[in-house]
Amino acid sequence: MNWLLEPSVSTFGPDIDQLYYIILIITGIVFFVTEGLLIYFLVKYRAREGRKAEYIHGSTRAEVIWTAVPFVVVLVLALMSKPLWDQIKEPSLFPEGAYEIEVVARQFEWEARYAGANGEFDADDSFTLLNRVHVPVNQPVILHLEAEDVIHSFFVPDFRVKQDAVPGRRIPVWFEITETGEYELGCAELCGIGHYRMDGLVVVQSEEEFEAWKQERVAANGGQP
Ligand SMILES: [Cu+2]
Repeated sequence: MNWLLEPSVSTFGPDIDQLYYIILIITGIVFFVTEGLLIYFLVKYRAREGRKAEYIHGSTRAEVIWTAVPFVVVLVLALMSKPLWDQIKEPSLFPEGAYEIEVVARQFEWEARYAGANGEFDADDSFTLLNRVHVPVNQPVILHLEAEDVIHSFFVPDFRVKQDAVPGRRIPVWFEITETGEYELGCAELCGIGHYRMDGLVVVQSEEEFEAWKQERVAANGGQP
């Protein structure tokens, strides 16, 4: 079922979409039933010649039911989401051996920082990129998100990844992408006058392509692609 959302390309994307559709179906049913009843009663009890308004107190039983049912539904949804949330957001559960990149958000651009061979981000062979993040396919990747000025939000819809970048914090985000290609990256937090142009691309490459690209960048001593 993907007539609403573009198919996801991350390992946890299908699980997120499944939850999304379950919630959409439940809220959709509730929406049509309540709006339908509203219209039905509006017509049924419309003002008519000779009909008088009547005082009723209400029904305790009905109130208990329409409070308890949503409570149980929301509770079940929360319990269903919890393991997925932990898998995606809990740093202690992140996959081992991930490739790590620093991503710094500032008004109004994204800077990706790649570590040198020694794993340090300030090594001679480390380099940075503007508004582009290259990552390898089929391999877990951790981005360390930082912000230099205000709150931004790293959002790649095709990955089903969205995370705020907050000044003073270094927030890890992980994903594993299953298809090579170029995916749109946007800032999902209104961050100032240039917010609309704070976009970029995430380029997902095969491992060989990614390694070759890195060598190229190191040889060019950073710079833009
Ligand atoms: Cu922004």
